[in-house]
Amino acid sequence: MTQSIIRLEGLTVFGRHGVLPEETRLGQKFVIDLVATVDTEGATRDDDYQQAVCYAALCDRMVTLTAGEPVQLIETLADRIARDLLAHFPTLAHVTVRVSKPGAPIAHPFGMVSVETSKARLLPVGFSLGCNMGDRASALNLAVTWLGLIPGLTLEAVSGLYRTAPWGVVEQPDFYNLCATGRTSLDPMTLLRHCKEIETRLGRVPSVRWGQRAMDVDLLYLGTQEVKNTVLSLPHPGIAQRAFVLVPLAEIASEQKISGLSVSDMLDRLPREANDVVPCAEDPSCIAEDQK
Ligand code: PH2
Ligand code: MG
Ligand code: MG
Repeated sequence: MTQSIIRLEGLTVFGRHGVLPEETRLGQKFVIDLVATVDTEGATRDDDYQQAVCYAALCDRMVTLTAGEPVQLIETLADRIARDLLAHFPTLAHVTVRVSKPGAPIAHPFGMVSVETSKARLLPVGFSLGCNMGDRASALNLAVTWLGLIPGLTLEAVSGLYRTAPWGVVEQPDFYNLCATGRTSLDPMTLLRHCKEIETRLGRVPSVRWGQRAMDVDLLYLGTQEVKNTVLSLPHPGIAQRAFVLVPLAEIASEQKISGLSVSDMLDRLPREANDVVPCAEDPSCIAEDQK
């Protein structure tokens, strides 16, 4: 992903915002500054205006809001502008809006008064968690708890627990798997760092690919973002082949599209083995097993 920053300074608009009745009646000058982080992958690749966020279009919306319906507080105006821009420009990831009021009713000489607000777009995010060592259910429980404590990430749904046949390297104990979904303002590499930290805290040590592990926390998707580097691929390239991901994910996010296909459609297309993924709720021996 390529991100760029659009910075706009000193957009000057006549408006009627303020607490005092004279401010609404007479109006005054407002000055807007904007810092907008934009996904410019397509725009820069193709040098294409249609895929870019036009800075003049950003100004048009900010002028309309500032010249429009009066509010009492410049905080409210800054908040409205930030929300409006994120809602209208899908490739905007983050905005900081500053509203200044050079003629504010302050009974002393002053240079400038302003309010600044920042807002990030929240993207849907999905995780797959699994392990096949130790007390698997308790480890997954802790991992989900810790995921839920990450600032900037709100978990919205956690699937049930499943006992799953080892996939990839079959000569190893059964895994327990689950999925979790939520919304986040965090970027992919920050999310990955948190996943790795949870794995390490739960005793994960370097091992062979697809081998036995104390905890695996995989990032499945982050909105429609595409990432490909040496440590992370998004969407996760293995989702469509893995029942141990698709079954728990379909339980909580069946309509979520990943690379254009919904989770439930992917699951329908996946050839299955008998008992490859069994809900622990239907198999009481599941939990008892690790606590013997
Ligand atoms: N994870 C793997 C490899 N194989 N098989 C199952 N059933 N569950 C997993 O979580 C799993 C796996 C690599 O991450
Ligand atoms: Mg994995
Ligand atoms: Mg992993």
